[in-house]
Amino acid sequence: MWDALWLEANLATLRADREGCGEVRDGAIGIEDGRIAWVGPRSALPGEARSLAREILEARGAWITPGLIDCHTHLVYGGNRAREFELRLQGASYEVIARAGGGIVATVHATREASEHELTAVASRRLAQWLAEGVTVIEIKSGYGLDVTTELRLLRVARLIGSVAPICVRTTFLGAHALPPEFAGRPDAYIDCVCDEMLPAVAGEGLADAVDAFCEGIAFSTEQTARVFDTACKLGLPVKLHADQLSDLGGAQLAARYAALSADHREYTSEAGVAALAAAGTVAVLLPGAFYFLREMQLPPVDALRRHRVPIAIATDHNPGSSPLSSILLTLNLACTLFRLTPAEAIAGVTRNAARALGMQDTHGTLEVGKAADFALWNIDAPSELAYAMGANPNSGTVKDGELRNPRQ
Ligand code: DI6
Ligand code: FE
Repeated sequence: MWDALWLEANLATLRADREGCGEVRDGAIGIEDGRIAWVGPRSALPGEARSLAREILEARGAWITPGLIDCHTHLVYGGNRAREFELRLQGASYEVIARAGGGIVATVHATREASEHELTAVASRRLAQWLAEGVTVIEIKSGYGLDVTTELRLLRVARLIGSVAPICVRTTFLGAHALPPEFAGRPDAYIDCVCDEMLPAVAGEGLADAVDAFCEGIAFSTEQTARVFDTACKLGLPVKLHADQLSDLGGAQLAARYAALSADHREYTSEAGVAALAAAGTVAVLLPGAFYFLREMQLPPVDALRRHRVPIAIATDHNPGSSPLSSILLTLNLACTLFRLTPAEAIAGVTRNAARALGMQDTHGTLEVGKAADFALWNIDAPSELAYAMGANPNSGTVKDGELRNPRQ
């Protein structure tokens, strides 16, 4: 006997072996021990509903998707950069502001001054929007501390949020995000600190699920990034990479060499870089919020990614400087409008492929037997409406590990 059985639902299963969103009309989902025990058309249920489950729940015609997954955020930080936004509107570029000591470093100052309690309070407040939009897994990176104490604090806050809010938090250590002011002119010495002090401390406390780096002209070189990745590999942590956002330094090839879970941004990735990602099974995470907010012109190579069958994920990249975007649903629209993804590709990008970008493809991201009973209910007539609407939130409930989290109606 299952714990619960959802009926009167239309399912977007997102199964990889189905077309589009893997739709099933008039479907049913059986839940046992927080996992999906049965999923399919109601007509194929192996018996009369009441004989199958202790509790019957009616979705009343709602669409059900897997719980949404935001696989790239920098949710925990102090302050904001509204003033920098004004400067950029007056013509200053993101790179010029960063080189002048603004940018990421400005947020580092504000973050170092914030206590663990303050950081937890602001991040929890931000998180409410992800919860309201059916997100059940969120990745949170460090990277605004850039010293041992503050990087550990950011990861602890991220873990704490995951332990109290009804959402699964995956943490990523991004010590190699920017050069902190005390290491000005000494990037290699800072990378020594990341490898010799920060990473062992982070791994020792079990605070990170993955390691990321920012490989870019305004951040770290491929050699410096490789040193961070070598250390991560020795500590048994998988890697992810921010690269090819503003220039092509061969970041995709580097990510592929380390069998990275994901390579994120990708605007300047070459065809050879795309082929390397395909061979390594690395997910390309596209971040349309940063593209939009920085008014970039270089589009990511979506056709090449399709041709080479690289799984495409999309994410908010929520951060105070390049993507102050808190809506995964608006991200779907931006990915379609700006990058020409189809709505089905965009939805796969925040479910099946986002799970893969976090190494969670065996347990999350699709509606399939054995996976976590994480799903979102939507008051819509077709899945494409999730990507079509701008600023609407048709979520009518979210189920996390089998439990209804926030019935909205
Ligand atoms: N890439 C980005 O777009 C953000 N970090 C990164 O590595 C920018 C973060 C910021 O400007 O604060
Ligand atoms: Fe980012």
